[in-house]
Amino acid sequence: MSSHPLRRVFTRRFTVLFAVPALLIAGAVALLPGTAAEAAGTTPSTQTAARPPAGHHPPIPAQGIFFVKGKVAHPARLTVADLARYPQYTQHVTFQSGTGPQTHTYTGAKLIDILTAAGPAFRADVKNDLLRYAVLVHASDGYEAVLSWPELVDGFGGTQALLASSEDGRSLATEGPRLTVPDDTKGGRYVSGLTSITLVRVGA
Ligand SMILES: Nc1nc2c(c(=O)[nH]1)N[C@H]1C(S)=C(S)[C@@H](COP(=O)(O)O)O[C@H]1N2
Ligand SMILES: [Mo]
Repeated sequence: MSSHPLRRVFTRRFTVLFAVPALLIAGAVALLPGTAAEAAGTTPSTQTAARPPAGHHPPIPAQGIFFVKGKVAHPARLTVADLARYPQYTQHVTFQSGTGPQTHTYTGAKLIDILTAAGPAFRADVKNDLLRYAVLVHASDGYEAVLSWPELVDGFGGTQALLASSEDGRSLATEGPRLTVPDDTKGGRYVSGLTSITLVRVGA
């Protein structure tokens, strides 16, 4: 397998002049953050997903449907109209928001009544098991807030939190119910466009 001397020279020149620089450039490109790999579409998903715009007023696809789930005997799919089957309460409330204080009138059902009807699965073998639960409220824009269960119970927090079916006389049938937390001075837990309430056992 002897090759012609000229071919050996040519081969060596080719290696030095083209192959070596090409390898160096390729190596440098590969080390650059997010260029070649990104172009090839092989970047692991370090990019953050598109965020919803600031503020909320969620674009509601769900037509006021929401779920009652978690540690309950009877998980349910309800609509805003179903809230009328529970005792009705009206509240005049004020809360602080990014746009200043707001005052509204809400009508709806008590959050604790809806969860009680779903049958909280409190354990009988644990002293005051109810003190170990929380309610996670989820909205269509991904916004969430929790209330503790005892926060809702007379003699503990006793907060008269509602799932409101109307705000200032305007029906929330399309947008979905709004949580009220009348003892809160900040508006953060007035979750609008609510899509689920989940009873969670937080305790050990
Ligand atoms: N679904 C949902 N509800 C929400 C929010 C949100 O971002 N998404 N923001 C909360 C905050 S921080 C405040 S102060 C009030 C503002 O009420 P408004 O949207 O009626 O002005 O809504 C609360 N409810
Ligand atoms: Mo807020």
